[in-house]
Amino acid sequence: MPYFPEVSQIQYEGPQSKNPLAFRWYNAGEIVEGKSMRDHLRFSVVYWHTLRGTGSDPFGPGTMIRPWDDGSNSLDNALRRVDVAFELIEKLGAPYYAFHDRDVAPEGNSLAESHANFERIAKSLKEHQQATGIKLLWGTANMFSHPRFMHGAATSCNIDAFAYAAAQVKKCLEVTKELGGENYVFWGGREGYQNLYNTDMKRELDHLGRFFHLAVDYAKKIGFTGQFLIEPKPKEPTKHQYDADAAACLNFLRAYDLLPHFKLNLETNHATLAGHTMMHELDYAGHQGALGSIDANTGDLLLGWDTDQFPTDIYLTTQCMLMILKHGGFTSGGVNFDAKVRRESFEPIDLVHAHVGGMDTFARGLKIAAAIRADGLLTNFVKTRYSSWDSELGRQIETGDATLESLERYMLAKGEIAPNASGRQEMLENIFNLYL
Ligand code: XUL
Ligand code: CO
Repeated sequence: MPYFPEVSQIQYEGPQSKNPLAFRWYNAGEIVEGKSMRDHLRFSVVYWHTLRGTGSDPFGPGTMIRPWDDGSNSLDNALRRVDVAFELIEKLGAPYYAFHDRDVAPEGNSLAESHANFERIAKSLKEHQQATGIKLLWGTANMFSHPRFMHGAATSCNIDAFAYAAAQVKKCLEVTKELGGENYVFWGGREGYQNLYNTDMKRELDHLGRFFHLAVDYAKKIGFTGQFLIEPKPKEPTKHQYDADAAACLNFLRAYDLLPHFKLNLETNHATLAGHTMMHELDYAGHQGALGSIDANTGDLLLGWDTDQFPTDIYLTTQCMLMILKHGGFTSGGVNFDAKVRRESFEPIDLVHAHVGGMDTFARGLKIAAAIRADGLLTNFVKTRYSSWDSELGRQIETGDATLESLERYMLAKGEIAPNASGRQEMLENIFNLYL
């Protein structure tokens, strides 16, 4: 019996279609810049919001009607949810999904029971993957919801919390490997602090570095070859999270000798919470060779927290795709909808509308970005803007051959700098609009 009876396989119908349950832009097999849209975008559905979101907020309980969910913590309920998940993902035509250990399987009364529950559900996930061809983009361990992690996990003042988290990551790595997961994510929800009066920051960061090394070592031991990713976020739930933004993460990874093992999973609403655009975060990670994957969503300009809305803004998705294409596209990563429907959108069909819209908005952004790149107006402008560096002097400075003395000699001879050229921001913003 289908859980979304009113939905059949979502089809591409083209830009003229008014059918809300069809794609206007996402045409999986269509080739853009030499690669299919399916392979460029690598869409992924998240288990936590989509299968486990209830619509609760700090002011009231859940609102979502989910006829398949009996509200219990039972394995039967969790197994039924796997059927629901795969029906939805298959109807959407998304090739991937992602989960936390505790989204898919109930937490038991002991670590041993939680491990057993997780293994039981993983067996069903594997069967469903084999039956549908849907693949696991990434797994991650939830080390932030349970009260035992109130002070953090790897950065807790309580050594047992560190050990518990280590045990959870060990199991989650095993399951992610078993399911062919292409990445493994760490999002440090409580790896930060509320107040420095009670915090040994140096010791916490040292422990976080150790923790990641333990994971890297164990992955090597069991032959897990997926890409490790850190997901930056500056705050919420803590006042300050150590993985605040791309630059902070990369500095941490470099300081603790972890750079060869990690890339970043960048999330739009996390970028904006950090006071950056998503374009900035993508470019920063990209030029360091660390653009791994994205959590696709959007915040709300008028709200200062992580609202995790589905992306519907073509400016945003075009900017994302411009940066992703600039840095060579995804290898192990994808466009993972870490997004949730609003509390008022309480019916199962709202999940379908949300994903169809998000996928279409990204597909359209991909096509617009490819058109902008094909004409080359923006890249040519940037190239010309920096052309004074394409000189013998530029070569000397960029390769380290110049010295303060040589530059002083050059400037004494020249007297004044060559005239500046306009940044032409307004013209470039207008050019961008030509392609929308
Ligand atoms: C929280 C968030 C997480 C991570 C996975 O803001 O984005 O759901 O994506 O732990
Ligand atoms: Co996320």
